[in-house]
Amino acid sequence: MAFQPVKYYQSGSFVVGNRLLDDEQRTVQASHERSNAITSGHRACQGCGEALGARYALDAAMRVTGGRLVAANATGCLEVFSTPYPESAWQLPWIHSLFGNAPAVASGVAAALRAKGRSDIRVIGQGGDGGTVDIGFASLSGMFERGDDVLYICYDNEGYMNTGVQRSGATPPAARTATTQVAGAQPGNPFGQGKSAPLIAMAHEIPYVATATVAELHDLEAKVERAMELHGPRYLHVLVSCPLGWGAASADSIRIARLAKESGLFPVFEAVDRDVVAG
Ligand SMILES: Cc1ncc(C[n+]2csc(CCOP(=O)(O)OP(=O)(O)O)c2C)c(N)n1
Ligand code: SF4
Ligand SMILES: [Mg+2]
Repeated sequence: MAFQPVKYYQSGSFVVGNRLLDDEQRTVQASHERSNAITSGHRACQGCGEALGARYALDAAMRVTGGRLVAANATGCLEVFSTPYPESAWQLPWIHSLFGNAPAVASGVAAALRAKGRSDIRVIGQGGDGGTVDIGFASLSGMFERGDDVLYICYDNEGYMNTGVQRSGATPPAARTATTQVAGAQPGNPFGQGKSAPLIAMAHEIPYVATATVAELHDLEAKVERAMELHGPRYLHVLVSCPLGWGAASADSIRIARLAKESGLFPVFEAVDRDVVAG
Protein backbone atom coordinates (compact mmCIF):
# COMPACT_ATOMS: atom_id res chain seq x y z
CA MET A 1 0.00 0.00 0.00
CA ALA A 2 1.43 3.35 -1.03
CA PHE A 3 1.40 5.79 1.87
CA GLN A 4 1.24 9.52 1.50
CA PRO A 5 4.41 11.25 2.62
CA VAL A 6 4.35 12.54 6.17
CA LYS A 7 2.68 15.93 6.31
CA TYR A 8 2.36 18.24 9.23
CA TYR A 9 -1.09 19.67 9.56
CA GLN A 10 -3.18 19.50 6.42
CA SER A 11 -1.41 21.55 3.79
CA GLY A 12 1.89 19.79 3.37
CA SER A 13 3.82 22.70 4.79
CA PHE A 14 6.20 22.04 7.61
CA VAL A 15 5.45 25.23 9.44
CA VAL A 16 3.29 25.48 12.55
CA GLY A 17 -0.07 26.93 11.59
CA ASN A 18 1.05 27.06 7.94
CA ARG A 19 2.70 30.44 8.36
CA LEU A 20 4.25 30.24 4.87
CA LEU A 21 0.86 29.95 3.16
CA ASP A 22 -1.59 32.63 2.08
CA ASP A 23 -3.63 34.19 4.87
CA GLU A 24 -6.81 32.30 4.10
CA GLN A 25 -4.97 28.98 4.16
CA ARG A 26 -3.39 29.50 7.57
CA THR A 27 -4.81 28.07 10.75
CA VAL A 28 -5.34 30.06 13.92
CA GLN A 29 -2.05 28.64 15.21
CA ALA A 30 -0.15 30.79 12.69
CA SER A 31 -1.09 33.94 14.54
CA HIS A 32 1.10 35.25 17.32
CA GLU A 33 -2.08 36.88 18.63
CA ARG A 34 -3.83 33.55 19.05
CA SER A 35 -5.63 32.89 22.25
CA ASN A 36 -3.70 29.72 23.16
CA ALA A 37 -6.24 27.81 25.23
CA ILE A 38 -3.78 25.09 26.19
CA THR A 39 -0.14 25.93 26.36
CA SER A 40 3.20 24.18 26.70
CA GLY A 41 4.14 22.22 29.77
CA HIS A 42 1.51 19.51 29.60
CA ARG A 43 2.52 15.87 29.67
CA ALA A 44 0.82 14.35 26.62
CA CYS A 45 2.76 11.68 24.75
CA GLN A 46 4.69 12.80 21.70
CA GLY A 47 2.32 12.91 18.73
CA CYS A 48 -0.83 12.88 20.89
CA GLY A 49 -3.79 13.71 18.66
CA GLU A 50 -5.93 14.59 21.65
CA ALA A 51 -3.58 17.38 22.72
CA LEU A 52 -3.49 18.69 19.15
CA GLY A 53 -7.24 18.43 18.62
CA ALA A 54 -8.09 20.10 21.92
CA ARG A 55 -5.68 22.95 21.27
CA TYR A 56 -7.11 23.69 17.83
CA ALA A 57 -10.72 23.26 18.91
CA LEU A 58 -10.50 25.45 21.99
CA ASP A 59 -8.29 28.05 20.35
CA ALA A 60 -10.92 28.38 17.62
CA ALA A 61 -13.67 28.67 20.24
CA MET A 62 -11.62 31.23 22.17
CA ARG A 63 -11.22 33.29 19.02
CA VAL A 64 -14.94 33.24 18.22
CA THR A 65 -15.98 34.13 21.77
CA GLY A 66 -13.30 36.72 22.38
CA GLY A 67 -11.93 34.50 25.12
CA ARG A 68 -15.20 34.45 27.09
CA LEU A 69 -15.34 30.71 27.46
CA VAL A 70 -15.55 28.11 30.23
CA ALA A 71 -14.64 24.44 29.69
CA ALA A 72 -15.79 21.46 31.73
CA ASN A 73 -13.50 18.48 31.19
CA ALA A 74 -14.16 14.80 31.93
CA THR A 75 -11.53 12.62 33.57
CA GLY A 76 -9.27 11.03 30.98
CA CYS A 77 -5.95 11.61 29.24
CA LEU A 78 -6.79 15.20 28.31
CA GLU A 79 -7.46 16.07 31.93
CA VAL A 80 -4.60 14.01 33.36
CA PHE A 81 -1.87 15.26 31.06
CA SER A 82 -2.97 18.89 31.23
CA THR A 83 -3.51 19.37 34.94
CA PRO A 84 -1.04 17.49 37.13
CA TYR A 85 -1.70 19.15 40.50
CA PRO A 86 -0.77 21.93 41.24
CA GLU A 87 -0.06 22.83 37.63
CA SER A 88 -2.34 23.53 34.69
CA ALA A 89 -1.67 24.03 30.99
CA TRP A 90 -5.08 25.65 30.46
CA GLN A 91 -5.34 29.35 29.77
CA LEU A 92 -9.09 29.62 30.30
CA PRO A 93 -11.53 28.93 33.14
CA TRP A 94 -11.50 25.14 33.21
CA ILE A 95 -13.26 22.76 35.54
CA HIS A 96 -12.52 19.07 36.03
CA SER A 97 -15.65 16.95 36.31
CA LEU A 98 -15.92 13.28 37.13
CA PHE A 99 -15.32 10.69 34.41
CA GLY A 100 -19.03 10.39 33.65
CA ASN A 101 -20.57 13.79 34.24
CA ALA A 102 -18.80 16.43 32.11
CA PRO A 103 -22.02 17.18 30.13
CA ALA A 104 -23.94 17.65 33.39
CA VAL A 105 -21.25 19.92 34.82
CA ALA A 106 -21.19 21.93 31.60
CA SER A 107 -25.00 22.20 31.77
CA GLY A 108 -24.69 23.45 35.35
CA VAL A 109 -22.15 26.09 34.37
CA ALA A 110 -24.44 27.21 31.53
CA ALA A 111 -27.40 27.39 33.93
CA ALA A 112 -25.39 29.44 36.42
CA LEU A 113 -24.31 31.86 33.70
CA ARG A 114 -27.90 32.15 32.53
CA ALA A 115 -29.05 32.89 36.08
CA LYS A 116 -26.43 35.63 36.32
CA GLY A 117 -27.47 37.09 32.97
CA ARG A 118 -24.05 36.42 31.45
CA SER A 119 -25.07 35.55 27.90
CA ASP A 120 -21.65 36.75 26.73
CA ILE A 121 -19.86 33.76 28.28
CA ARG A 122 -20.09 30.46 26.41
CA VAL A 123 -19.60 26.90 27.63
CA ILE A 124 -17.81 23.87 26.25
CA GLY A 125 -17.96 20.36 27.68
CA GLN A 126 -15.32 17.90 26.56
CA GLY A 127 -14.05 14.41 27.19
CA GLY A 128 -12.68 11.25 25.66
CA ASP A 129 -14.72 8.57 23.92
CA GLY A 130 -15.04 6.49 27.08
CA GLY A 131 -16.22 9.49 29.09
CA THR A 132 -18.62 10.51 26.32
CA VAL A 133 -19.87 7.46 24.47
CA ASP A 134 -19.96 5.13 27.48
CA ILE A 135 -20.02 6.38 31.06
CA GLY A 136 -21.11 9.96 30.35
CA PHE A 137 -23.73 9.10 27.76
CA ALA A 138 -26.77 9.52 30.01
CA SER A 139 -25.73 13.00 31.08
CA LEU A 140 -24.91 13.88 27.45
CA SER A 141 -28.38 12.75 26.35
CA GLY A 142 -29.89 14.83 29.15
CA MET A 143 -27.90 17.85 28.04
CA PHE A 144 -29.21 17.37 24.50
CA GLU A 145 -32.89 16.87 25.36
CA ARG A 146 -33.02 19.80 27.81
CA GLY A 147 -31.66 22.06 25.08
CA ASP A 148 -28.75 23.30 27.20
CA ASP A 149 -26.53 25.91 25.57
CA VAL A 150 -23.31 23.86 25.46
CA LEU A 151 -20.96 22.69 22.74
CA TYR A 152 -19.80 19.22 23.72
CA ILE A 153 -16.61 17.94 22.08
CA CYS A 154 -15.69 14.25 22.19
CA TYR A 155 -12.04 13.50 21.50
CA ASP A 156 -12.28 9.95 20.18
CA ASN A 157 -9.05 7.97 20.38
CA GLU A 158 -11.07 4.76 20.21
CA GLY A 159 -10.33 3.45 23.67
CA TYR A 160 -9.84 4.11 27.37
CA MET A 161 -6.27 5.26 26.92
CA ASN A 162 -5.69 6.89 30.27
CA THR A 163 -6.20 3.61 32.12
CA GLY A 164 -4.31 1.28 29.81
CA VAL A 165 -6.04 1.05 26.42
CA GLN A 166 -9.28 -0.77 27.22
CA ARG A 167 -12.09 -1.08 24.66
CA SER A 168 -14.85 1.53 24.51
CA GLY A 169 -18.13 1.76 22.60
CA ALA A 170 -16.19 3.76 20.00
CA THR A 171 -13.46 1.16 19.43
CA PRO A 172 -13.67 -0.01 15.80
CA PRO A 173 -14.08 -3.66 14.78
CA ALA A 174 -10.93 -5.81 14.84
CA ALA A 175 -9.00 -3.26 16.89
CA ARG A 176 -6.58 -4.62 19.44
CA THR A 177 -7.01 -3.24 22.90
CA ALA A 178 -5.99 -4.56 26.30
CA THR A 179 -9.46 -6.10 26.61
CA THR A 180 -9.89 -7.19 22.97
CA GLN A 181 -6.70 -9.03 22.19
CA VAL A 182 -5.95 -10.51 18.80
CA ALA A 183 -5.52 -14.12 19.91
CA GLY A 184 -6.42 -17.43 18.27
CA ALA A 185 -9.79 -17.06 16.56
CA GLN A 186 -10.38 -13.67 18.21
CA PRO A 187 -9.97 -10.83 15.67
CA GLY A 188 -9.58 -8.15 18.33
CA ASN A 189 -12.68 -6.05 18.97
CA PRO A 190 -15.70 -8.06 17.73
CA PHE A 191 -17.61 -7.00 14.64
CA GLY A 192 -21.18 -5.81 15.11
CA GLN A 193 -20.63 -3.97 18.38
CA GLY A 194 -20.13 -0.30 19.20
CA LYS A 195 -22.25 2.73 18.44
CA SER A 196 -22.21 5.97 16.50
CA ALA A 197 -22.50 8.79 19.02
CA PRO A 198 -22.87 11.42 16.24
CA LEU A 199 -25.87 9.60 14.74
CA ILE A 200 -27.45 9.21 18.18
CA ALA A 201 -26.81 12.92 18.80
CA MET A 202 -28.65 13.71 15.55
CA ALA A 203 -31.59 11.62 16.73
CA HIS A 204 -31.93 14.10 19.62
CA GLU A 205 -32.75 16.75 17.00
CA ILE A 206 -30.13 19.17 18.25
CA PRO A 207 -29.07 22.13 16.07
CA TYR A 208 -25.54 21.01 15.23
CA VAL A 209 -23.69 17.70 14.94
CA ALA A 210 -20.36 17.24 13.18
CA THR A 211 -17.36 14.97 13.00
CA ALA A 212 -13.76 15.88 12.21
CA THR A 213 -10.24 14.50 12.45
CA VAL A 214 -6.92 15.93 13.51
CA ALA A 215 -5.71 15.36 9.95
CA GLU A 216 -7.79 18.33 8.76
CA LEU A 217 -7.29 21.07 11.28
CA HIS A 218 -8.84 23.82 9.15
CA ASP A 219 -11.99 21.73 8.95
CA LEU A 220 -11.93 21.20 12.71
CA GLU A 221 -11.53 24.92 13.36
CA ALA A 222 -14.30 25.80 10.91
CA LYS A 223 -16.68 23.36 12.57
CA VAL A 224 -15.95 24.74 16.03
CA GLU A 225 -16.51 28.26 14.71
CA ARG A 226 -19.84 27.30 13.12
CA ALA A 227 -20.93 25.49 16.27
CA MET A 228 -20.11 28.51 18.42
CA GLU A 229 -22.21 30.75 16.18
CA LEU A 230 -25.24 28.64 17.13
CA HIS A 231 -26.97 28.19 20.47
CA GLY A 232 -28.44 25.19 22.21
CA PRO A 233 -26.82 21.77 22.51
CA ARG A 234 -24.20 21.08 19.87
CA TYR A 235 -22.01 18.00 19.40
CA LEU A 236 -18.60 17.64 17.75
CA HIS A 237 -16.93 14.23 17.56
CA VAL A 238 -13.22 14.42 16.67
CA LEU A 239 -11.03 11.46 15.76
CA VAL A 240 -7.75 11.98 17.60
CA SER A 241 -4.80 9.66 17.17
CA CYS A 242 -3.17 7.97 20.15
CA PRO A 243 0.30 6.65 19.32
CA LEU A 244 0.55 4.82 22.64
CA GLY A 245 -2.82 3.10 22.42
CA TRP A 246 -2.68 2.38 18.71
CA GLY A 247 0.89 1.06 18.81
CA ALA A 248 1.86 3.59 16.16
CA ALA A 249 4.84 5.87 15.70
CA SER A 250 4.31 9.39 16.99
CA ALA A 251 5.24 10.78 13.58
CA ASP A 252 2.37 8.82 11.98
CA SER A 253 -0.40 10.46 14.01
CA ILE A 254 -1.70 12.73 11.27
CA ARG A 255 -1.23 10.21 8.48
CA ILE A 256 -3.24 7.53 10.29
CA ALA A 257 -6.04 9.95 11.11
CA ARG A 258 -6.17 10.94 7.45
CA LEU A 259 -6.29 7.28 6.38
CA ALA A 260 -9.17 6.68 8.81
CA LYS A 261 -11.20 9.28 6.96
CA GLU A 262 -10.10 8.35 3.45
CA SER A 263 -10.80 4.64 4.00
CA GLY A 264 -14.28 5.35 5.33
CA LEU A 265 -13.45 3.94 8.75
CA PHE A 266 -14.28 7.31 10.29
CA PRO A 267 -17.00 9.20 8.36
CA VAL A 268 -16.57 12.98 8.40
CA PHE A 269 -19.73 15.05 8.03
CA GLU A 270 -21.62 18.06 9.29
CA ALA A 271 -25.34 18.28 10.08
CA VAL A 272 -27.28 21.46 10.83
CA ASP A 273 -30.80 20.95 12.17
CA ARG A 274 -30.51 17.25 11.26
CA ASP A 275 -29.74 18.00 7.61
CA VAL A 276 -26.35 16.74 6.50
CA VAL A 277 -24.88 19.80 4.83
CA ALA A 278 -21.40 18.43 4.18
CA GLY A 279 -19.75 15.05 4.21
C1 LIG B 1 -16.39 6.17 37.73
C2 LIG B 1 -15.00 6.01 37.22
N1 LIG B 1 -14.64 4.84 36.66
C3 LIG B 1 -13.40 4.68 36.16
C4 LIG B 1 -12.49 5.69 36.26
C5 LIG B 1 -11.10 5.48 35.77
N2 LIG B 1 -10.86 6.14 34.52
C6 LIG B 1 -10.33 7.38 34.47
S1 LIG B 1 -10.05 7.92 32.92
C7 LIG B 1 -10.62 6.46 32.28
C8 LIG B 1 -10.61 6.19 30.80
C9 LIG B 1 -10.78 7.42 29.98
O1 LIG B 1 -11.04 7.04 28.63
P1 LIG B 1 -11.54 8.12 27.63
O2 LIG B 1 -12.71 8.83 28.16
O3 LIG B 1 -11.71 7.47 26.31
O4 LIG B 1 -10.36 9.18 27.60
P2 LIG B 1 -8.85 8.96 27.07
O5 LIG B 1 -8.02 8.72 28.28
O6 LIG B 1 -8.85 7.82 26.11
O7 LIG B 1 -8.54 10.25 26.39
C10 LIG B 1 -11.04 5.59 33.29
C11 LIG B 1 -11.58 4.23 33.06
C12 LIG B 1 -12.89 6.91 36.88
N3 LIG B 1 -12.07 7.95 36.97
N4 LIG B 1 -14.15 7.03 37.34
S1 SF4 C 1 -1.98 7.77 25.88
FE1 SF4 C 1 -2.76 8.50 23.89
S2 SF4 C 1 -4.35 10.06 24.38
FE2 SF4 C 1 -3.11 9.71 26.23
S3 SF4 C 1 -1.53 11.32 26.19
FE3 SF4 C 1 -0.65 9.47 25.22
S4 SF4 C 1 -1.07 9.70 23.01
FE4 SF4 C 1 -2.41 11.15 24.11
MG1 LIG D 1 -10.40 7.48 24.70
